Formats: sequence, structure tokens, C-alpha cells
Amino acid sequence: MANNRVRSLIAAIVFLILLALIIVAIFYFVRRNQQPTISDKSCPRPKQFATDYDFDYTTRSNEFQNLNSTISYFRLSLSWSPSFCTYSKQGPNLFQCQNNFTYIVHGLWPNAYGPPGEKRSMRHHPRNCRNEQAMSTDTIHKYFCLMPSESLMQAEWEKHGTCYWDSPEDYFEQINALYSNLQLPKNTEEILSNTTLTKAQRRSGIFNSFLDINPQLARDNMQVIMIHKGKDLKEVAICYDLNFNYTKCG
Ligand SMILES: *[C@@H]1O[C@H](CO)[C@@H](O)[C@H](O)[C@H]1NC(C)=O
Ligand SMILES: *[C@@H]1O[C@H](CO)[C@@H](O)[C@H](O)[C@H]1NC(C)=O
Ligand SMILES: *[C@@H]1O[C@H](CO)[C@@H](O)[C@H](O)[C@H]1NC(C)=O
Ligand SMILES: CC(=O)N[C@H]1CO[C@H](CO)[C@@H](O)[C@@H]1O
Repeated sequence: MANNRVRSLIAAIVFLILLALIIVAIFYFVRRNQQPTISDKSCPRPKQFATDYDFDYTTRSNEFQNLNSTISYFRLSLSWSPSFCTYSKQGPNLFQCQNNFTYIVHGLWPNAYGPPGEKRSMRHHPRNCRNEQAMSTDTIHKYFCLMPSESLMQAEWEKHGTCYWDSPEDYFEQINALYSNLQLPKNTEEILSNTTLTKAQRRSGIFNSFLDINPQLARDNMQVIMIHKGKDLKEVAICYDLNFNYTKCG
């Protein structure tokens, strides 16, 4: 009798332990397969956002509207922040330059291949489809780690985002999804500071660093744009088709 009771007690305990282990395993499996959202990401943010970040293309002499262009592909442009900060005049005053960002999103651009036979120009791409009001600072806060500049966020949304998406939230959520699916190499600084590498080796080093850790990505799905006579990195672009699968860049 007593023996039986001990046995069923042990069985119950073993059962409960197994159940607990299974629950913990399921919990970790689910957690691991969840894409981190940008709000989970932490990055430095200014104590207070600027208030004058709205963008109005009609007041800018170098801006134009193009509503009659067909979207052929999307281009996600990633800027290498250290170069931007080194080579742009306003660099030192910008928040991103005071806080050591690395790859940041410059923009996601709905682009056109342009008329056949004609030299492609910026004029062929959809641009400034709607003049919109300033997005909320909640939206700025949520997506700031992708693109750490209030005015850049607003300008990219209006110049490019309005030609495909309904709201800034839709635009930045799309950027977040693409960015989260991309592995970013950790050795970019090391390649760029290696003085024994030629210009060509630096450029192919950046290409290979992306291709090695993103098995779905092909070489012609990306572009590497160098600066400073080819010695430094300006931008890496990744191209997507209309289903947001990788595709050839232009
Ligand atoms: C940025 O990096 C430089 C050089 O590594 C360092 O001196 C500086 O403290 C860093 N700044 C911040 C805000 O982390
Ligand atoms: C620079 O690149 C060369 C060639 O790839 C490599 O052998 C060397 O270890 C690198 N140096 C540093 C400091 O990373
Ligand atoms: C492209 O995207 C569509 C829709 O998201 C998906 O169903 C399809 O499997 C993708 N194709 C490739 C080749 O990855
Ligand atoms: C109104 C407008 O945006 N027109 C443009 C249509 O597209 C061509 C080039 O593809 C431009 O030259 C026009 O200005």
C-alpha cells in the first residue's frame, strides 16, 4: 500500500517536472522565433526630439514631384554612419554623429527602371507623391534606431514613402521588416581601417561580408558605394522586387 503511494507520488512528480520542462521549452522556442521589433531595440535617443522636422518639397528649389512613374523595384539604402559623419559638413552637429551609429537606414525607395534606352536619372523615380504633415513624435521614437534623425525620417517618408505607403507607420514598419531580416556584418570597421587593403579589396570585402551571412542574398541584389576616392564606404543598397523578395539592383 505505502509502496504504491510512494510510487504514484514519484510518478506525479516526474510528470510535473516533464510538463514544466516542456512548457519552458515551448516558451523559449516561441521567443527565439519572434522577430525582434524595432521598439525592442535600444539605441541612444535625444532627450527631446526637434519640433521643426516637417518637410515641404514645394519650398525647395531642387525638389520635384513625379506621380507618373511605374514602380519597378524597391531599394533599401543603408548608410555607413561613420563616413557620413566624416565627410558631410553638418556631420559633427548631428545626433547620429555624436553617438557612434554604424549601418543606419538612409531610405527605402520605390524606384523605376526608367524608359528603355534612356539614361536613367533621379527624375524617372516616383517622388514627393503627397505633401504630408509632420509625423508624430511617437512614430519618431519607435523607429529612431533605424534612422536616427527626425528630419531624415520625415523627408524620406514624404519624398519616397508617400509614393507607395499610406502612412509613415506603414512605411517604417516595412523598413523594419526588411532591416530585421538582414544580417549586418560586424567587420566593416575592420575592413575599412585595414591600410594594407586596396580599394578593390575593401569593396569586395564589404560585398562578401554581407553575402557570407545572408545566404538568400545574391551579389547582384546589392550595391556597394564607396567614397573618399574609393577608400571608404558610403552606402550599401539592397534591392527588392514588388513582393519584397531580393532582386537585381537596376
Ligand atoms: C564613440 O566612440 C569614440 C571612439 O571609440 C569614443 O571615444 C566615444 O566615447 C563614443 N561616444 C559615445 C557617445 O559612445
Ligand atoms: C588586413 O587584411 C589582410 C588581407 O586580408 C589580412 O591578412 C590582415 O590580417 C588584415 N589586418 C588587420 C589588422 O586586420
Ligand atoms: C516571394 O514573395 C512571395 C510573397 O511574399 C512568396 O510567397 C514567395 O515564396 C517569394 N519567392 C521567393 C522566390 O522567395
Ligand atoms: C507630372 C509629372 O510628374 N511628369 C513627369 C512624368 O515622367 C517623365 C519622365 O518619365 C517626366 O519627365 C515628367 O516630368
